[in-house]
Amino acid sequence: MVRKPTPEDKFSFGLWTVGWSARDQFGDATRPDLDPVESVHRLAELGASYVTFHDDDVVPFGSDTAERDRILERFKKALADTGVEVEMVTTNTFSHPIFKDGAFTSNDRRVRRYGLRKILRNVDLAADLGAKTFVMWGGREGAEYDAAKDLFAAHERYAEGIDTVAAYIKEKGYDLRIALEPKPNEPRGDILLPTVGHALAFIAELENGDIVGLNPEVGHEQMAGLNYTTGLAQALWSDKLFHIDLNGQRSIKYDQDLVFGHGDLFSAFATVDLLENGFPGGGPRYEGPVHFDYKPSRTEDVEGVWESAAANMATYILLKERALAFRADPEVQEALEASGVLELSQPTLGDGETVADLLADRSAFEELDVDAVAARGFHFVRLNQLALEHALGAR
Ligand code: ASC
Ligand code: MN
Ligand code: MN
Ligand code: MN
Repeated sequence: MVRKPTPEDKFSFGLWTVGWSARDQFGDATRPDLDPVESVHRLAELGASYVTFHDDDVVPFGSDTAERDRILERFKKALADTGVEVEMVTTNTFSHPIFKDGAFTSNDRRVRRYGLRKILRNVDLAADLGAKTFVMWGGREGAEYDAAKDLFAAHERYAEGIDTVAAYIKEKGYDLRIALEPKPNEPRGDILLPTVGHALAFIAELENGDIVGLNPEVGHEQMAGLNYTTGLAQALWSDKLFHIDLNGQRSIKYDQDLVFGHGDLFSAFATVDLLENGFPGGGPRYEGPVHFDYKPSRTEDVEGVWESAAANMATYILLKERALAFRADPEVQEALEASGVLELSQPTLGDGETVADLLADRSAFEELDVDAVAARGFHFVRLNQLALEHALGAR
């Protein structure tokens, strides 16, 4: 690793990432299962400050209470021994066959009630471990066939489920917020809340939406052909960017979960620029953990698992260095000025100006030399080339 993480980097990993044994649609596992306790130790050595997990990553599905308590005690010891903290917990409502038609939106009411119980039990664990975020990725909440789902009822049940969990968090007084994770498809043909935008609109309809925000994942937005940084920006603008899942994806195809930066690298540069530098004209910042949700490729052995975990962090730090240099360069500041980027923070109406004032302002319309204004060149290409040269370390 050319760059070593520090606690200020706030790096965080899902235990399911390094723990993936690489079983896929077409082939068997290529690696042994990892002991979560060992993963906590290895990630700590590599410089991660936090881990996150699905209930089933740590406590196998179906374990009885005594077994669950024993496993959790051993897990808590690993946390205490390493100083690694749990910042986020999430629930697996996608692996067991009971969830094949979803959890909150399964057509079978018994499944919906069971899913709700599984999640509420995990909320208690999240609070007990001091997690601040409770992620909900509804991977099976969807369908392959349009006739298979009453889509109005599905949104009603999804909202009922999230609102019930949020109400429970409030009732218990837990210092926990829910973060929904959009994804357009896979494993279902179509998944509900497919993008950041859909999820934001959904949250606005909830009773307890004040403690519900987003956990956008790089690859999931890119699978929909969308710009991840733009999604983060709108979530920030809405005060809803509660958490992030960083990884890599190369264009619209299956969910690749590559190492961060190993997909669209220049887009990753823009993401780190936003996370580390904020908006050029100021605005809300993301202050949470830098969480990686990737998968060590199936071709890797166990040693390669740890190499890939380190690669996420090293790449982030390299991009951070480059993004800081980009913004600090006087030539970039001048180029931002020339491109009007800083001008956009100025309100379109003047201080105290009314619509009537605008309508009366002949200089804004009747007398505006439209052709002269249209002739302005924005020089965005020059600005982008400066960004690219900084991203490549050429400046
Ligand atoms: C999650 C999450 C995902 C999925 C995936 C499971 O909790 O954030 O993207 O589960 O990683 O393989
Ligand atoms: Mn993914
Ligand atoms: Mn994810
Ligand atoms: Mn994922």
